Amino acid sequence: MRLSRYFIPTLRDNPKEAEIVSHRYMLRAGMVQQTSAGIYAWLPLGLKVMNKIADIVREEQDAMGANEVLMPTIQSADLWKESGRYDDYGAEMLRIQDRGERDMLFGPTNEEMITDIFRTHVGSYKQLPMNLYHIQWKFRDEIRPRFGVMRGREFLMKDGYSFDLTHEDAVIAYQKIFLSYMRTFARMGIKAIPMRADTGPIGGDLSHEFIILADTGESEVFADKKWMEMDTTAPDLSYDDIDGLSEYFKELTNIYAATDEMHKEENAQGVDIVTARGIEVGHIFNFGTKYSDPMKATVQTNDGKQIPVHMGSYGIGVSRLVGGIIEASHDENGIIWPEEIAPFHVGLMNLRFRDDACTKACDDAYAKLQEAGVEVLYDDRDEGAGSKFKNMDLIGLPWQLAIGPKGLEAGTVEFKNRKTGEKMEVSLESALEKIVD
Ligand code: P5A
Repeated sequence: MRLSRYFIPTLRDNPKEAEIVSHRYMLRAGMVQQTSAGIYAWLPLGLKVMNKIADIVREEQDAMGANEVLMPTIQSADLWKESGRYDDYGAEMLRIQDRGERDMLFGPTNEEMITDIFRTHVGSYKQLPMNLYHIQWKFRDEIRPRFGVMRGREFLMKDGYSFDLTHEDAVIAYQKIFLSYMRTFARMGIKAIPMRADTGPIGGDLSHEFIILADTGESEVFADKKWMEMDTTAPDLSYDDIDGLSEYFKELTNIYAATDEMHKEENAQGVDIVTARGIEVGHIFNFGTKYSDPMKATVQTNDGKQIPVHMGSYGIGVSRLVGGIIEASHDENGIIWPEEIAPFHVGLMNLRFRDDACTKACDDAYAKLQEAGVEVLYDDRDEGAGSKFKNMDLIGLPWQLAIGPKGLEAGTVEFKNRKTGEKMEVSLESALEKIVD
């Protein structure tokens, strides 16, 4: 992509309204624009990152055997009256009426709707286990939307729902999700720590939050010091290996971590605890028959009985992750994207636009990178070198390739790793080779 053709409205100065670094950098890098309190338009660069995050989430959900669906954002209040949550949910729910004065709402979550879809189509234990998910916009009328996309009112969530015959089977589903979440977050280049958590308005008795550590995190966390040094890459384990799944789950949920002091006193005696702040990027719940019971979502067992299906729900904050990852990965000059979700892999800079030889070398490099399938953002504008370097650091692509007339004379280009800051003077050919590798 040529920067001259890319809609990326960067800002030179820090926007006043942004209290935390991710919000500042997202506005300055032209990734989003606020349209009302807690509601954002996603501009090309921000959307590209969010789509990459959603792709990883989708791939890992599919690998675990979940089926993707897409439910609407607007829901009928009737379903929520059946479950009892229409009254319970309170002011966070955006309630609307259609022209026939029917009560509708903009979905804050989809437990009721998925339970309705399930009961409409599934009636036998033979169709279980089942796991359905979608990636869809949610609305929660938060009292204090803040921190940009991290606590928005409209936000993108992956929400998945599992259906099982027994509590034991539902626990297996929960442990599969647990493993898939560890894989999902590791693939994004971040360390997410699972923590025992409260269930709030979703309900149930078994729940974990997945937290990334960052000074600006909204939740206070209490975690065993071990987590700090630990590599959280998930083991190479099959989703069919039930014993392995449960062992992995137990192993990780022993290492103590929780989001409230109460759990600390109960379970953390003798553990070396670190207090930190974190951002909740995922939250999973097992709530048994909380929805299937009142909504009569039953299945027939193999001896002919009708029993309510056991359920769980599993969320990932897809739009929140864009900000969360910046909180976890940046420096004073800008964003440092992990490779896997970087909007482009390389930033190519023409340091002297008015020098024909230089521009030709840049155009050639751009063509070669594109041919090799490398995602490249090419700063081909008639701007000074200093401002190009600054801008590229802000945008935070993993690699930078700067081509100027002096280097070209000596047969070299400057190749920089954004994360380490390491710079190399190498030939254009060897830089291209390294990138393509
Ligand atoms: C689980 C899936 C649920 O809603 N029902 C369906 C369950 N859980 S949750 O914890 O309330 O939300 C799941 C994840 O969504 C993100 N999130 C938000 N992101 C941005 N702005 C918000 N206001 C917001 N609220 C929740 C979080 O990442 C959370 O873990």
